[in-house]
Amino acid sequence: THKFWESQPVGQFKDIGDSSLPEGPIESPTPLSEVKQEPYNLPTQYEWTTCDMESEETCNEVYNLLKNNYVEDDENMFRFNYSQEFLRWALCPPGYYPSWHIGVRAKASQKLVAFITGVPARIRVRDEVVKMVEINFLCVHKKLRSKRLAPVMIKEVTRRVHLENIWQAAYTAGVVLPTPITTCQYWHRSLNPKKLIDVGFSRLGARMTMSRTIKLYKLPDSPATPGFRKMELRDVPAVTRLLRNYLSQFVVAPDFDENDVEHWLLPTENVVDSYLVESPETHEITDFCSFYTLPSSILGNQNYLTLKAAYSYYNVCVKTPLLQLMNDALIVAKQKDFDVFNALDVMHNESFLKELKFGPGDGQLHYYLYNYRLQHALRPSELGLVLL
Ligand code: NHW
Ligand code: EN5
Repeated sequence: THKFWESQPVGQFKDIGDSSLPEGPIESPTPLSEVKQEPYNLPTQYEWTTCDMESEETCNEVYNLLKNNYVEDDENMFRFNYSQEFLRWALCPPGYYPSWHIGVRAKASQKLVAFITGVPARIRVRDEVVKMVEINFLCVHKKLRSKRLAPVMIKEVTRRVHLENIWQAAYTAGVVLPTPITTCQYWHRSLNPKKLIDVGFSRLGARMTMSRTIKLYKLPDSPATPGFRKMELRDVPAVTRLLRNYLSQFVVAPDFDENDVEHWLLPTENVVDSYLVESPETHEITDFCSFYTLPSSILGNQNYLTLKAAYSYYNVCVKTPLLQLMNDALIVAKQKDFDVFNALDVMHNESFLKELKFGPGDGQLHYYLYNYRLQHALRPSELGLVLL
């Protein structure tokens, strides 16, 4: 049933529960001289291209491929619409490899028809920090689906990652593959309930009117926590300490240093927002929250083209209750005109979802590791990793 995935070094369904298999890498690294030097073969009409995301023109081609062909919900009502600034941020972190931004073009027209990317990351699994690649933005044009192009693209990115002496990967997907390290639930907090209902993202609850629904989701005009402010460059050392300490409790989490925090968490307009609490007395940084901006196209609605969604990213609290911190995050997201605030049930998120009026979505997100076996699947609350 999974001809391709059964051939790969990933946990297999048949091995679930087999306690004779050890935790850790499935295959050992091979000498770099034994890594295939030439790209994998594509069907003859197509050719590989490396997509320079710093080039405005190439970035725009990638943007359009994804805008028209990337992930949709199960009823094809919404499609992710990652912005160009977001793609540049997601794909050009410290130490990134341009050769891991892989496109496929039709030879005749030079049209970009498929894409897959990797970015380097240090990911800790229990007490071991492993150099990995995070794979994302796998996309095949709608007209070229089910031709087994995806396995060739996955093999090609794997080859290019191996050439850099990296042998493990982390990725997420909405589909079940062999085999998830955990399965997370999406939760949604309405900020603009009227629009969400009008576009079919949510429904009017039983015995609810529109005006009662609007009242239910109303939020204060400004955050409640004294010392709550936007993160700045000078906060990078303190935020790094706070975040490293917090993430150390999860079984799988990124190993962020100051450069990573500057890239992934310093606010970037329309891409990532980060707030922190600076104690008015001691000026210590005690709490932190962040979310990224990922709009979705609304497919076939007369009145609205896009849904503006914020996605919970990394949140840490030492002093402020998480419930209060996240309520402040909802308030600033509402002020910034987001329609909905989304979160997964990872880390300690379960503790605020219901109380802050998030409801479970119809989508799940499965997390995977490549060439790294875990003895048992994790609970979502044991996971400290958010991929974009
Ligand atoms: S998940 C988002 C993936 N993208 C989309 O859903 C966009 C819309 N869909 C498409 O573009 C985030 C196509 O349907 C895609 C499949 C391209 C998804 N992951 O070409 P065929 C990511 O980007 C398997 C992995 O005929 P297609 C993470 C499928 O199970 N595998 O299908 C990406 C089957 O294999 P099987 C997936 O529909 C992680 C084979 O592909 C998959 O035309 C990548 C069929 O291929 C998915 N999302 O194209 C893995 N969807 O064994 C990274 C389907 O079952 C691994 N398949 O026969 C690590 C690599 C690096 C290692 C480094 C050491
Ligand atoms: C990883 N980088 O299914 C990318 N989204 O619930 C790949 N549903 O938005 C991962 N179907 O439940 C892809 N509204 C996996 C996600 C793919 C996209 C997806 C789901 C997540 C989603 C919405 C809209 C459903 C439209 C019909 C949904 C209900 C909201 C409601 C608000 C009020 C309180 C109850 C819930």
